[in-house]
Amino acid sequence: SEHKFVHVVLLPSAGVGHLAPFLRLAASLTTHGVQVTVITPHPTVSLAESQTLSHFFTSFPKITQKHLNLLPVDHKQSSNADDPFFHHIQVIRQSSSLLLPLLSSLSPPASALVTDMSLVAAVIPITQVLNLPNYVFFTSSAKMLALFLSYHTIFGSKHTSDLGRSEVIKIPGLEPIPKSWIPPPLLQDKDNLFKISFFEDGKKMTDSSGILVNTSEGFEQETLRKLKEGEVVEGLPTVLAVGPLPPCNLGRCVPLAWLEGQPARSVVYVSFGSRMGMSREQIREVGDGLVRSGSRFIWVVKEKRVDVEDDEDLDQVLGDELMDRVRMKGQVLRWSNQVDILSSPAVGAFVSHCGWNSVIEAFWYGVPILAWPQHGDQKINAEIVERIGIGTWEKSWGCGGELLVNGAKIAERIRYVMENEAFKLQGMRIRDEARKGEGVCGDWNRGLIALCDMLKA
Ligand code: BUP
Repeated sequence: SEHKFVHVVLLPSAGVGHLAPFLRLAASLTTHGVQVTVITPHPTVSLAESQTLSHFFTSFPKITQKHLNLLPVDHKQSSNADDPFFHHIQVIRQSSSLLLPLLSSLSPPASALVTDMSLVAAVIPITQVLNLPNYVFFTSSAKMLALFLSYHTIFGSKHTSDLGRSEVIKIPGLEPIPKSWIPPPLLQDKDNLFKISFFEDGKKMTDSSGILVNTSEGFEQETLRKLKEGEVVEGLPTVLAVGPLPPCNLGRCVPLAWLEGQPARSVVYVSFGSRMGMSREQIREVGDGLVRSGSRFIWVVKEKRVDVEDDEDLDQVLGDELMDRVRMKGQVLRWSNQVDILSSPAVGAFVSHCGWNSVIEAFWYGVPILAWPQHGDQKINAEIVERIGIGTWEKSWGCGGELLVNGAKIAERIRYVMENEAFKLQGMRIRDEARKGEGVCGDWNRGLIALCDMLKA
């Protein structure tokens, strides 16, 4: 069976945070002799996604791209109108019937489909019609996966009020989690796609052929063990930790000769991800904090959810006075090549929202993190960062509005992380641990090998 031909089809959903790990999985699978097709929902929400896609398929000419041309669904009619990414996931779900002709027309025929966690309930029935093995790739942490899988058992009904005044959420088999770390949409009575997906897709996971997660035993041993031993949810298919997937460069080169000229570990990199904007007041405090910290820095500034809407001049966003101070010490960008930056020896710390891809990338390059989680899975991920000892999370910091964090506090925490020897040492240890799976044939990550064995069986 070693040489059996396998053709795996990947189907990501909306947002770079979901797309990037799928493309990395695609790249890793090809190095294992697997033929890969990526079905890309078309159009995409952000420019970041479309540019990443065109760069990727140019760099990996052996990987085939197929468009899933989405059905027109009126944005304003959508119950997710306030979040273009959720709206888009909804449209992909509603367009899933188009997958049937697409998948059956593939030549050579598909051996398996790997889909995003937000598409499970829509896609599994189609793979069942086609008798096609279906895997789910969970693009966040194993801890978050545990919440996703057990959400429907914890909440029982679609009404969350039953949780009463309890201050913690108990995922079976795991330590209780403070309620404030749970993504707020999951605690609301009002239906929203995030919650519906946790409910429907999370429940449907048991019908998949296997669950892949971009983490490793080294990062989340205990949670993975509980998942695999069926303590979180009974009757799960195989759970495979296929991470950390090497963060192959996703392109959109942003030239940064400036960075190469800086002393080792002297630069702070700051980014809050591709999904959410930050209020202008908070952005200005971050700028003030960076200048006060005394470090050099590269800072990705984002005010709107979707990059194409972020069209205002940065001088306008920061104000001339702050912009002048900022320019003396740092670089302000609208988008970075994050992997290039984190891989530079000049970078000494990462102020991060703790989107899981950012966390995995920081682990891969051993960069200490000042965690400032804002939404979604980010607090659960931030706790993993803190526990693993590569950074710190200031839990009192909120996400804008009345919980504005001032520049002086930000500067103090940046200095703390930049000067922390323990984070630096642990960073190097984690970097080595992360790369154990890399390298010469046969010495690859065990989860990925197990996946290839399953596919070839
Ligand atoms: Br912003 C930004 N450059 O300027 P996360 C992001 N990225 O390369 P998110 C850049 O996008 P969700 C930039 O390296 C990472 O691979 C970054 O994913 C890259 O957070 C990806 O970190 C962002 O998971 O998505 O975007 O908030 O929360 O949905 O995972």
